[in-house]
Amino acid sequence: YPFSSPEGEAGVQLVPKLDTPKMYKVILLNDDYTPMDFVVLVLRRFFAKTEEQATQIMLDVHKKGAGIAGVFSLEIAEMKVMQVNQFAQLNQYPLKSTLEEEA
Ligand code: TYC
Repeated sequence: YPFSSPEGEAGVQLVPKLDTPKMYKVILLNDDYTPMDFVVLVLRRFFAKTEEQATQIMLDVHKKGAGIAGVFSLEIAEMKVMQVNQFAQLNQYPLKSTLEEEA
């Protein structure tokens, strides 16, 4: 059964296929005041990036205005946004992240 795809009369699917869960990008937004080191710290702490990966993403956001910190299921992505925005606010930096549904 785990390997078969049973079909009934006229090819009606009897075992429903599971939908692929929607994925969500956590977008980091550039601003003029948050220190580069703080953004790198955020990417390492909340997105498990290496120093090199974090620096690359931070510079990309700095130059282009926004960039992808990571891609997650909805509840994980929502939690990341909350954590980043709360951590920035606690440190009195204007750094913001937002969600975007993956194409
Ligand atoms: N633009 C900031 C600076 O020059 C650095 C920065 C990068 C801020 C990425 C936010 O998401 C950000 N200090």
